[in-house]
Amino acid sequence: MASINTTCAYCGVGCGIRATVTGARQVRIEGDPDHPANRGRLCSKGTHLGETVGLEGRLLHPMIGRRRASWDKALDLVARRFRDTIAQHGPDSVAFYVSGQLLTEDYYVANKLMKGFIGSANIDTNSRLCMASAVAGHNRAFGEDVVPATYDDIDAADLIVLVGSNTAWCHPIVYQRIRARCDAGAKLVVIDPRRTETAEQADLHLAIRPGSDVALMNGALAWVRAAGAVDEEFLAASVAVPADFWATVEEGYDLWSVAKTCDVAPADLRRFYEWFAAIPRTVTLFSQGINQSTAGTDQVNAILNLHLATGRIGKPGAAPFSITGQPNAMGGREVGGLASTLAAHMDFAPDNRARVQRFWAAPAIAAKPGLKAVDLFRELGQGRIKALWIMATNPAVSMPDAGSVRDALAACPFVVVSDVIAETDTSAHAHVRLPAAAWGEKDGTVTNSDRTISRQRALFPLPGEAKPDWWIVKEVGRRMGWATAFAYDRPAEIWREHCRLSTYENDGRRLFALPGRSSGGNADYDAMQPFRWGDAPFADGRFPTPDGRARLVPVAQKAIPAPLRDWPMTLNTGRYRDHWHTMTRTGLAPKLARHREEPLVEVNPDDAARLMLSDGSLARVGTPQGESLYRVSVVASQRPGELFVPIHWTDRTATGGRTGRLPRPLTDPYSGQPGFKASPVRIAPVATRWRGFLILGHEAARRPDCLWATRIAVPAGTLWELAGDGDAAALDRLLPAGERIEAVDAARGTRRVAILSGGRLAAALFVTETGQLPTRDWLIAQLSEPQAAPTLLAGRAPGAAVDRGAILCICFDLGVKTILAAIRDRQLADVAAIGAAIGAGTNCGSCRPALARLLAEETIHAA
Ligand SMILES: Nc1nc2c(c(=O)[nH]1)N[C@H]1C(S)=C(S)[C@@H](COP(=O)(O)OP(=O)(O)OC[C@H]3O[C@@H](n4cnc5c(=O)[nH]c(N)nc54)[C@H](O)[C@@H]3O)O[C@H]1N2
Ligand SMILES: Nc1nc2c(c(=O)[nH]1)N[C@H]1C(S)=C(S)[C@@H](COP(=O)(O)OP(=O)(O)OC[C@H]3O[C@@H](n4cnc5c(=O)[nH]c(N)nc54)[C@H](O)[C@@H]3O)O[C@H]1N2
Ligand code: SF4
Ligand SMILES: [Mo]
Repeated sequence: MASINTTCAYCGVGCGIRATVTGARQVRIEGDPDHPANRGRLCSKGTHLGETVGLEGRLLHPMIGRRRASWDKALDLVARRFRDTIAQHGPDSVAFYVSGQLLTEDYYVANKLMKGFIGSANIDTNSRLCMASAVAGHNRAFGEDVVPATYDDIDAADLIVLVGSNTAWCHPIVYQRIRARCDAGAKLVVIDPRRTETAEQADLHLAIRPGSDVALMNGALAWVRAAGAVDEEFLAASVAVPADFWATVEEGYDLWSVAKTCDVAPADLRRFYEWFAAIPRTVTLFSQGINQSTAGTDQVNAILNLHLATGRIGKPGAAPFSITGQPNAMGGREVGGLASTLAAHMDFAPDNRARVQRFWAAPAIAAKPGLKAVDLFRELGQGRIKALWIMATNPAVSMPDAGSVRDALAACPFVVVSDVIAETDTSAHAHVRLPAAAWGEKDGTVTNSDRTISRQRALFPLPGEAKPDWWIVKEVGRRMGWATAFAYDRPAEIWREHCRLSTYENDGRRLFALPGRSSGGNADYDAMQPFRWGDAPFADGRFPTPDGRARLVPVAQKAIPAPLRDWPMTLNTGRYRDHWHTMTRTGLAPKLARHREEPLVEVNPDDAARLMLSDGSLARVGTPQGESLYRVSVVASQRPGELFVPIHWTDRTATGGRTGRLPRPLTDPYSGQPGFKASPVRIAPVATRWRGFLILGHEAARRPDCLWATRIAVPAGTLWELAGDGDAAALDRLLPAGERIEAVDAARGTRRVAILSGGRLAAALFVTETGQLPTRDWLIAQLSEPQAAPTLLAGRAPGAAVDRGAILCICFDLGVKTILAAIRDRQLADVAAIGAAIGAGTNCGSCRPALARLLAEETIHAA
């Protein structure tokens, strides 16, 4: 069977995949050894992409309300409602909210329709929640949103600094590259309030107070200057330094003051500063711990200042490196998908507007930047936006103060949602749902963190009536009356137009340009190999500003507010290793579900003791915006006074873990990016009378109606973890019909029910008030047995119980207890030895940081 080269569906690392279709909706996934981003490697999510390409839960037909409709009817309705709304209330009364998970071609067409034809810039993207501060910071310092680093710089660096990035979990293949460089002698410094798996393996971890990054970086700049490591020659030739600039970093950023602001040991801080001053080949990678802050843009510029002042930019192994989250976050920036940019790295300056309008032969052109995401949803709630089209994002979950976003969606007269999944928390509010083609069904390009553009290629025919996003948008554009401008019949055509615009009247002032790419034919597009745009930006010391110089931007550390009386702690939010955002894809993969099965709130042991929160119990986490339940995880990796919760759970998958409801909708003044990482919060224990679990050999029709219910996919079915206060007998309604066996232990309040169908296990419900519950593994395996074992109600095979512990290596299905037993019995001394003995960590490698920790803990234990 021939394999097809494509790009991973997930993160901005942009790994190349070699996909071999092995059957109807079945595919074998391997890393593409020739792709420059990954050279054959894939992390846990990429490795298990094949588990997510089934059609479960897919939206396969256009829907108007709850009724299926033809494409013609649905598209005509969308075009008519947008046209009528614009006619009545003007172009700024409508909006699009799009996504870094669209392909460049989709994104280009949506941006063109809104900015050039509707004539409003009310198109914003979830990248506002993700990259906007980096964009604003780059624009301020360089004059253009250009990432001046590549992955090759990592291979050449002697000091690698990770700021606000849990790289081991969120950019695992970049992280493997970093590790390889560290094995060759480079030093790794991690700056993150949490002791993440990334931080555990660093030479130095600075667990700073949240929001103190400007102080840390300004302190570094002051130190570096005092140490004589400022590159005066580079500054003189290539950088504009405001007159008062140095005064702003001299005052108040001495080692002692900064250590106090950042709440770290002065000796640790000093070590970082000494390394930074001494090691010219430094790459500083940053991500959401920097961007997602109400001071995000200043934090970005604090990092850029440090690199510019030391001349560590435009040279191999020396660069600031904003690593992007979504697979096409960068492509979105290139087409101008943000409300604050126009197209092809142009802004709303009069000459740029005229140029883009000329190029598009557009009837209108947006006069000014449009509404940024948080403002957009606020105006939606206030009734000023009357028609909204959402594509490839789930704002009812992922926006800050998501409860208000839901209210706004519910109040909007006309909401269109294009998604691949039928039921999402957002599409629950849609008047029209449009079935989009998913990864593996669509063709187009994406740009990864290091400016490498790669093709995504279709592997399967379009299922049902699904259509690619570019097609859906151009059909609406056509039906709104702009047939010529939206006459595309394939992504290659859109790509060529995008390339032409990038070079159109571009005298070299816009670095973003794809010369020579617009002349290729369709066959060239089909055969496109990954390539990087922009050769070594800034290597010549020239920047895309009017005077050719970069800018040092004076930034000051903002006062960190004292804890509030009613909301005394600080809430940090982020990601798990094996889940992707709102889990519409990763939630389908049983293997990916195993690493973290429930939404946890991570609490420092001192706080837990003080607040009477025990490990494994439930807690209510609340902010002025809303509250949600989590399972408590007491961990020393969390600083006192701070909580961490994941962003992945939704109404579809749990009664708790609805993190989006908690953060404040406060944004950075320059970028409009919300500060997701530090909201005032409180936490309190929640007692329940019983707990239990439900295993179903099929999808549950609805979520169990109890206080705590979280769902994961398991092989051949679904597992719900449950806890509650009321009558557990009500859960019986979720059991299917069949032969029923039941055991009750009234003393412990324990009830165990199994339902058999044709001798197979169809469902099992185990509930207890005071007793123990068996581990779920064996019962789950019974779902796949043609004949269920007679010991079902014991919850284990006849004979001894095998408890593997929490699954750590998902590729080889190995639990903590199995791995620990191997370490002890076979005296395994390092991660490689574990791999050689039992395979753990030798496939995708995502669990290697966790294996290293297990080894370290075991060494301490043994000593
Ligand atoms: N597994 C997985 N990988 C993903 C994704 C996913 O959903 N799952 N999503 C992708 C996307 S879209 C994105 S944007 C990236 C995000 O990738 P990351 O930015 O690495 O991920 P986060 O977990 O959001 O946050 C990173 C870290 O910032 C730290 N932090 C919080 N506050 C501060 C602070 O004040 N200062 C500093 N220095 N650090 C702070 C947090 O403790 C956290 O560990 O991941 C991408 N990759
Ligand atoms: N509290 C908190 N909130 C956050 C963050 C945080 O760290 N903390 N991080 C923020 C960041 S960085 C990001 S990037 C966002 C992510 O948040 P979202 O963008 O809301 O999350 P996803 O689950 O990726 O949503 C993508 C949707 O698009 C659908 N989809 C997938 N492929 C396609 C396609 O090809 N076409 C169409 N039309 N639909 C498709 C999926 O089914 C899914 O419903 O969350 C943000 N929200
Ligand atoms: S690091 Fe993992 S999730 Fe990201 S692109 Fe590569 S394989 Fe996909
Ligand atoms: Mo993101």
